[in-house]
Amino acid sequence: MSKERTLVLVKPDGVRRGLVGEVISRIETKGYEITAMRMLNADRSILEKHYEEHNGKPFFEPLLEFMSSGPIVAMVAEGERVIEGFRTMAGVTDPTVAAPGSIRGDLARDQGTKVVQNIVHGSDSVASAEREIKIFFS
Ligand code: IDP
Ligand code: MG
Repeated sequence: MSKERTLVLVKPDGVRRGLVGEVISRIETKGYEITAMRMLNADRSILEKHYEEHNGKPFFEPLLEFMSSGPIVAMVAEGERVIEGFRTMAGVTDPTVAAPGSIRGDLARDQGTKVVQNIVHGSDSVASAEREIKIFFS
């Protein structure tokens, strides 16, 4: 069975720009099922856990600052190969080169900030997805 769950976050730039509905719509139109959702102001401790793999990198502090700069929307999406599927829908990390048609390619661009603002987060593996879902939905 290849049915999976992934954690999707609409980051503060996406919420500020009113793109929550657009992201939800793309996930649902693709055919994945959203099985949990909440809006929150993420504090430092939750973000440190979520982004622990990036601790120590030059963009870590700007990333935490950006991610706590406004509300975010966390959701769980389910479906066969949804982890890979949502990463494809999101596009690559850098919105300047993310493919047109992807969320980052269509909706984001370089804002000249220390951290890349790119609308969404999506888990990158089964292990990350299970770990990250526990952080936001425990
Ligand atoms: P991903 O979100 O595409 O999985 P990651 O490498 O996990 O990318 O990085 C997490 C987030 O940190 C990115 O989405 C982006 O917001 C930011 N980021 C990643 N790499 C850089 C960088 O080299 N400079 C600035 N910000 C970065
Ligand atoms: Mg990542």
